Amino acid sequence: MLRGEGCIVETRRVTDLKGVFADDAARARCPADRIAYSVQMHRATADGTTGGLFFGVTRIEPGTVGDECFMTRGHFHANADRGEYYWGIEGVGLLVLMTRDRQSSVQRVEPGSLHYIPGHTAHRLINTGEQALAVGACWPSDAGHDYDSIASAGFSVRVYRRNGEISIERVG
Ligand code: S6P
Ligand code: ZN
Repeated sequence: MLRGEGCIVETRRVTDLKGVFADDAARARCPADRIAYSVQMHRATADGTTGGLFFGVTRIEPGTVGDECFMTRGHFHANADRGEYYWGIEGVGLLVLMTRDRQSSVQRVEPGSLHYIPGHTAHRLINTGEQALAVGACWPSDAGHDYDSIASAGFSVRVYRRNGEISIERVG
């Protein structure tokens, strides 16, 4: 939980995440108030300002849509060469990284784990555990978000929980 002047919270409900999960019919059946994740952040300067930093904590709830684990939408940065740091605070999960040519890699996220996300690399967090996954982030204030590139083709990896087992599946 972040405290301090200027901290804001953005909440994403499962019903907001149209097209994100493989089974969109299962997503649409989720209760309208079911929260998938929230992002607390501090933006010390105006969005788009070169030279500043933004700071946030993403909290992804435990759960699945169909069998697919709750996750963030994921994005490239609009200013595509901007990088970012993530670090694990609480819970366990995965960070999926993907280049423009859809080469993906997966890193385990746990308390204390540190993850550098290079520029030109899409990033998505996935909660594979049974408690909330909280992950800190720091990124340039002119990074922006490019969600459209992900909306059209998705990530090349999906993560499922079936009978308590986590399954990481390549989807091309
Ligand atoms: C911003 C940073 C995070 C994400 C947050 C939610 O560059 O990577 O704060 O915005 O984890 O993910 P998404 O993909 O819904 O923005
Ligand atoms: Zn980012």
